[in-house]
Amino acid sequence: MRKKIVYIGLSADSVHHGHINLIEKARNYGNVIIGLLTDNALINYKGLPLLNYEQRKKIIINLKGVFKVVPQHQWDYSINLKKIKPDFMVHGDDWLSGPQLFLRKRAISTLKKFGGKLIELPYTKGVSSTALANEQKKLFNTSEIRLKSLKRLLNSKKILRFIETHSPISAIIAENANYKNKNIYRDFDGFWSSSLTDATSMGKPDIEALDVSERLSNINNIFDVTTKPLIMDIDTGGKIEHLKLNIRSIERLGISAVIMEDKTGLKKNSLNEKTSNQKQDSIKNFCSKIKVINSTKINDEFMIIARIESLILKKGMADALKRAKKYIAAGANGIMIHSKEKSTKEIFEFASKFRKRFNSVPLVCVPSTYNSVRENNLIAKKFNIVIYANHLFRSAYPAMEKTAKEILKYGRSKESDKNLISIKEILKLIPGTD
Ligand code: SPV
Ligand code: MG
Repeated sequence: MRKKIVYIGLSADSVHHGHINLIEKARNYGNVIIGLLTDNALINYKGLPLLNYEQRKKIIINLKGVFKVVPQHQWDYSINLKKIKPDFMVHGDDWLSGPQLFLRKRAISTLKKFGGKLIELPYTKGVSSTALANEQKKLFNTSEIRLKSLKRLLNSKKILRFIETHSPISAIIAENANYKNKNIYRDFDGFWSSSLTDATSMGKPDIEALDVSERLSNINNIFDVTTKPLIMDIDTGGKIEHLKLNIRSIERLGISAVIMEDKTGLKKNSLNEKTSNQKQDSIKNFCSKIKVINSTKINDEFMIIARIESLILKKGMADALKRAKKYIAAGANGIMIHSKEKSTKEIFEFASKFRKRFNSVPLVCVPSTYNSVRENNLIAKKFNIVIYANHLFRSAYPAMEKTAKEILKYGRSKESDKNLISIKEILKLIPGTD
């Protein structure tokens, strides 16, 4: 007689005795098949696991009582259940409430179709794999793991959401912010180090006046207290001779990608209304810069993203597309197309034409002016990264200014209390303060 099959779906980013308890009990019912959640399946509700699928598989396959490991490509168990038709599915009873409830319902109705049974075992108390995995992520927060995580994310998610962080505290906010609603889970995939907000927070203009070591010192402080990948805005990249030196420091710190814009001379911010004082670099010179970065970088995963300013500078679509082609041929690992229009018309036209030729080169956009576009529309146009390039700074500034003015107006601070984080909360914010 065929031995019965028992299915367990696991993420197994941090294996603990609770998993062993589950497998030990499950094997009493038959051969245990583990549906191991892929990076893809995990990313949309837990974030990127510390260990990749193959690493996690190596651990799980060697656990006593595991008969086989198969990939579970979705958070939803029902797809594998339909395929494998196990006699039993075993799950901890922790999904009787909360965000997994709808998965439970789906699993039950799928099992019913072929006579499978759901066995719910008491969840092992006092241990949480999510909490353990989060702690581990902080411990294994090496430059290399962080640097490489951008490529892993690009391979696992339709669109990555990056947000500007100009200080460690803004990065902590960006690292921890999330939105949950039924089966929707959203968080930020990483940070954008913006030349505009870095310069503005130092009270300086966005004209490449901050030197790279100053920018990197800020990023180093951000990295001290966070784990997510960072994309750095390196403006024009500066002088070719300096670029080579800077890329070494940038990569060593664990930055995952640089975005370099094809302007030359005194660089001004692209969102300025007047652009007549801004000049685009020659294709030849910009390609040499791309090549210098490529010959300097050590990790394959370190990305150089070429930023095209043709639409900003009114050079036309054909110029933008031509440059994309040339920059990719010179070794760019991705393209950022910039626009300061209110509508998505030109950016979408670029994306459609670009995708006809380059199916898999990552495409980045920065919807600061065309901000009514939704991420789903960007996915439909096959953008891979969306950068909210200045929003944390822009939200902090008016809040600070309002409080400063209110204190002056009332001659005391009581009226501002409603806008403030309480003293109790600020003392709790950073562990170790109270
Ligand atoms: C920045 O954030 O500094 C950028 C994007 O370069 S933009 O401000 O739109 O030019
Ligand atoms: Mg910039």
